[in-house]
Amino acid sequence: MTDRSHYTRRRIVQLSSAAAAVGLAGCSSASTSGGESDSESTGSSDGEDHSGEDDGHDEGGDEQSDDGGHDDGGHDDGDGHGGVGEPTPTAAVDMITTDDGGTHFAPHVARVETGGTVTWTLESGSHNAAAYHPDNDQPQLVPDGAEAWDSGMLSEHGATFEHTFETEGVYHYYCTPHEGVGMIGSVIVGEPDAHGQPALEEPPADKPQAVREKIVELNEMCNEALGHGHD
Ligand SMILES: [Cu+2]
Repeated sequence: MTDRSHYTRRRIVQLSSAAAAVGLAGCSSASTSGGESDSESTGSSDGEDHSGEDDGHDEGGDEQSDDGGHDDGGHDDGDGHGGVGEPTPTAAVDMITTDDGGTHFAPHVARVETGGTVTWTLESGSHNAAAYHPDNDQPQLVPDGAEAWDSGMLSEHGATFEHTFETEGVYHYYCTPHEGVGMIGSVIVGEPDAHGQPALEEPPADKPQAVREKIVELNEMCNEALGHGHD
């Protein structure tokens, strides 16, 4: 038990240090932190061993190799982690349950132009795609003024849902039954400034650890796509 709680606590330390690093990496947004970017260790507090934790990118690497674990044959899961690319008029996202029960959106980060449309297609399992939006009883992880969406549950192979994005910015969304196991994805619309995107802030404190970790991972991918977050 002691070991276990130590483990949990250590994950929390890692997560907040990763989040802090993401926040610090070139992003002196609005307030604070600007002056302290050289002393990241202040952010990670209380003397646990965080050698190698202070850059936050190691974390991302970990999560990604985890994901590689449920690569299913026919599907090019590599897309899920590849470069996000430039905005295009349309983008396609598959909703997948793998043979070993893993679930995900592929690619994890889709990108369209402002006014562009994303189409979700059910490949396997039963899933939905819903915005982190107050209208869905969720914290706001979409741009200010953006519309909410919820596809409703799709359970027939090949079923699709589309949403047109009129507001530029970064959006996170989730699958209701699988959010807790990290079935969360992102849509980047247009060429937003990473500063001031609610989605890219530290993940909501009241979300379970697995959800927070996934959001941190997505934020790194989004920041990278926006040329923001790596030196
Ligand atoms: Cu799902």
